[in-house]
Amino acid sequence: MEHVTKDQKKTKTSEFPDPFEQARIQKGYSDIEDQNDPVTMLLRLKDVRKTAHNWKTFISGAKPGRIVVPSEVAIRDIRQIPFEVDPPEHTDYRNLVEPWFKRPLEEEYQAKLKDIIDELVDEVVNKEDVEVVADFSLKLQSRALTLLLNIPYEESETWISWGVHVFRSEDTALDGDKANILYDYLDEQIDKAIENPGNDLYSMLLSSEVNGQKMSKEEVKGVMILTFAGGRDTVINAVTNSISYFAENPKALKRIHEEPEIITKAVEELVRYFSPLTHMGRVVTEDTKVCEHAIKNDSRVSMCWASANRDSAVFEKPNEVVLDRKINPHVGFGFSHHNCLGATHARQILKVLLGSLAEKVGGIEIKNYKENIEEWGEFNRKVGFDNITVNFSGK
Ligand code: EMZ
Repeated sequence: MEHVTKDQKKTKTSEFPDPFEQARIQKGYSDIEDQNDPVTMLLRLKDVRKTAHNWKTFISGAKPGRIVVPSEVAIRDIRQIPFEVDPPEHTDYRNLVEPWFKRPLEEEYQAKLKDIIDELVDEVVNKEDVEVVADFSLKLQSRALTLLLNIPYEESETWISWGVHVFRSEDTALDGDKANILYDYLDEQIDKAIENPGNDLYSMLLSSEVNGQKMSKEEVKGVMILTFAGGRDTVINAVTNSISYFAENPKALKRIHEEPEIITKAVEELVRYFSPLTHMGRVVTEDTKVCEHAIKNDSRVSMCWASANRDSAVFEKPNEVVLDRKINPHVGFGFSHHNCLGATHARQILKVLLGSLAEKVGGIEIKNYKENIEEWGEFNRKVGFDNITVNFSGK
């Protein structure tokens, strides 16, 4: 019988292997099945960038839900904005929401975010057996989201009660009933903001015009669904995975404490390494070719950020976390005009989190965990954890 001791274990808990390497080098793409609407995954950084850039041949404004993999066509018909819109309309929407989503750069916002994160870290330090996903990352993501929406902190209790996924439950990739909870909630909040406008994101959108037209309720809902869904499991995975990394690399946390000036680089590197969103799709508008591979009009491709971020043609030591990596043109937040709208908020969350952990936490011990493995055709990709229980010790 094979006996595996802890030291002999092949991969560490915080290690995220790259399942795409061979296919990326040999072919550059892989065809996968998805609800009878197949997808060609593009695996090389160069192709991923070119595809993201070429919005005329690779569109986002297809049937709502079709550019997401797995497709959400079966569970929603509302267009997410600006995510599922192409230029030139995309530019108008993006210009409208961009300043709001840049608010995390303001000092006051950052101070509030630091209070939220410090409080949560204080809560878990020296507490026995903390399940990080539910008791730390989900709370952090939900509480921080109240700042992005500029609404009262207490509202986060409702979102925490929904659990990690908005469109998914533990066993189903797509869960229509669960999505309806979010849609009904948003209808209610939009109606409330119409009756009682305030300084929140709903009210800002409702009072805005795009191209001389007042934003409709449907459009506002489209922006809000994106705000809720797009930054949920991605942020939760980034936070959880970072904690697993610092548990197994205590020197890294010590280094961040001693050299806080590397935090910005460390955040980019963790996003590159973990790539919280595996890929994002586009729909093709003409017969074309990628990697010498014919792609038919009206079929789907995806830009695999996770694979591109390990491309050895671009990154030295791609499978290592190099905390102060100097040149890091990763695509963890996507690329080109559709790059992640929530990236400023997400980066700020990770920066504050790293600072707070470095200041308050002496060590993290992993007790047990269950990995979250996604299956994409020939690939199995670890994207995070369904749960991971740790003990945080104080300083
Ligand atoms: C969509 C997507 C956006 C999608 C940047 O990603 O995130 C997914 O989690 C959602 O399911 O609807 O918002």
